[in-house]
Amino acid sequence: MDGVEVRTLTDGGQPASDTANALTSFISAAEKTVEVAISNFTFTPNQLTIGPGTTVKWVNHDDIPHLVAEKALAFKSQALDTNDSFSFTFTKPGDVEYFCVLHPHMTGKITVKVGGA
Ligand SMILES: [Cu+2]
Repeated sequence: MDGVEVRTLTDGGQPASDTANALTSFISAAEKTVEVAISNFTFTPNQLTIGPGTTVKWVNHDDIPHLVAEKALAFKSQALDTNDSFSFTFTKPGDVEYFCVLHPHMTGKITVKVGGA
């Protein structure tokens, strides 16, 4: 758009629709999803800093099942077969440690922080 445009409500309600579009992009920015790959018995990245409201999606790229769970089982996935995924939305700031129930040596950590990426 070039310059400042003054619109009236008789031209199709464009200003209201611009506002709706701005709101939609604001909401989708707040609801972003970050992917954690499970491959070779490793979570990648295995340390992650995110903002509140971010969804983390674990995707199993191995050809054996994995099962993602929070250390104290605050959340727990089903057994994930190849290409299956599990998503969890983090709302509260703090550190979350998780592991694979089937292979407890597989661990990862998520830091939820206001202003986190
Ligand atoms: Cu596993």
